[in-house]
Amino acid sequence: MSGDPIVALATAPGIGAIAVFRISGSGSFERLRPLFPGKDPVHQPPRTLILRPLVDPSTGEEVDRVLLVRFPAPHSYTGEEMWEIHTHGGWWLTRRILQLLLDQGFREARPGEFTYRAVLHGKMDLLQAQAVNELVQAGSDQGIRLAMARMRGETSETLRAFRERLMGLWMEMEANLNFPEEVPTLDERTLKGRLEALLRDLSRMLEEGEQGARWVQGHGLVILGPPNAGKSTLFNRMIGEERAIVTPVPGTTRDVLRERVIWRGLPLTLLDTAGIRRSEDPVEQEGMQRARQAFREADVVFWVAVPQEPWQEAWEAIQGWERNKDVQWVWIWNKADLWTAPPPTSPVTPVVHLSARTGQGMDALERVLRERLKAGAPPSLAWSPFDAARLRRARQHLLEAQTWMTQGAPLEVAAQSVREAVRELATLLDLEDIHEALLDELFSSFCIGK
Ligand SMILES: Nc1nc2c(ncn2[C@@H]2O[C@H](COP(=O)(O)OP(=O)(O)OP(=O)(O)O)[C@@H](O)[C@H]2O)c(=O)[nH]1
Ligand SMILES: [Mg+2]
Repeated sequence: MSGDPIVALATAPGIGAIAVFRISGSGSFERLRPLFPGKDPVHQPPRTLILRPLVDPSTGEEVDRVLLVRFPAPHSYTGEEMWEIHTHGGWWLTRRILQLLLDQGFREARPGEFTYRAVLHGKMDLLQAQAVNELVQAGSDQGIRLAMARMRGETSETLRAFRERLMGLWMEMEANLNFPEEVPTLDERTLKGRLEALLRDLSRMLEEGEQGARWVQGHGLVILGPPNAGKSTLFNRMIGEERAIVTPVPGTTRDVLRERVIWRGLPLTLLDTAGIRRSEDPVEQEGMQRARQAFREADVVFWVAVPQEPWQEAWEAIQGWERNKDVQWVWIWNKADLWTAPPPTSPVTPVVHLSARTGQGMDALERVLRERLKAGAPPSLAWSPFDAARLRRARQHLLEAQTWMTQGAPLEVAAQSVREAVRELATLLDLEDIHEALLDELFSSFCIGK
């Protein structure tokens, strides 16, 4: 079941020392043959770089001198017959070579199509396939580590072991239903106890992986506070450039500014927001509306205020705002370089004394942030939104099963819910349980050539 022959430029487009084209599918070598006259490429040793002239078959002109590699099926990334052509990295040259390949009957690959085929041929499961994408998107060491663990199949193993236990429970329930005389009937209490333990483990796994996902995508850190407190000054200092406008005029920032940064080794998505106060100005009101939206994304909030200036009204205003339930607060008393007296008590802790202007207190801020993020040991699992959605649905089914059992419904109803949960997990691990629409959704976020 080999796919039609596809080609893609696997390296980033533009000018570079070399460019790599990737080819996969049955009948590839027949299509390559006209570009490589002389020794038939199919006879070259596998997985070995061979220097060869690449010619335009319509003119016989040598277009480039390239390195050609052959990966015979099934020992290739996709499991199909594959080739790589390493050309010089000219922007026009690569277009010309791509065109020559298309003229030979190759089709340009869709985003993620090579990895898609690897999944189809059982080279990897969906968890590993996503790791390929995460690895190239990773913006931190932790992100790389988590993606690699997934790629090696460690996450799949964890999930597979869990699914086996779930299957065990389901089979026990079915046996009870179908052959009640033959199997020693498990009493309801035992079944319930096992279901409860599975639910607990699934929740823990889900939580750990969602925590891990923040290490891949960056922790959402939102800077909030009254106007003129120095929020944008802090934002600029943390991203290392004068991105946000800073002025002594209260109400300077109106839009939400968003930057992905690695700040002192911590992957963050940093958001600067409009200062919060009562205002009749529609532009400022819109700014605060946006701050409110940003607040919902916060894993951590830096609340920036100045001891001698009013902050109570702003603080009260945000109390009714919708938030992530686990949001962590850090209270920052800013402009420490101007203080003449120690600051008052703050409504939340921990507190950091800072001068965003001079940088005094930034080390303390880092310490507090690390402690808030429990940054000592990043989790060993990271779910993508795709995985997390499936795991959450599986949990929902198990909760249903639990409810049925508690209400004393017939065992087969609960067994059905457990079966549904097993099916949700299967999507991530087994090919036969994946349907095409799901694959399309997942792979559309990949880049071409992967
Ligand atoms: N002395 C001193 N001035 C500061 C400090 N941080 C910020 N400022 C000054 O305070 C003023 C306001 O700073 P911004 O960073 O624009 O404050 P903001 O909270 O973003 O203000 P809005 O966007 O209007 O809500 C500017 O003049 C800054 O230079 C600080 O630590 N010490
Ligand atoms: Mg500002």
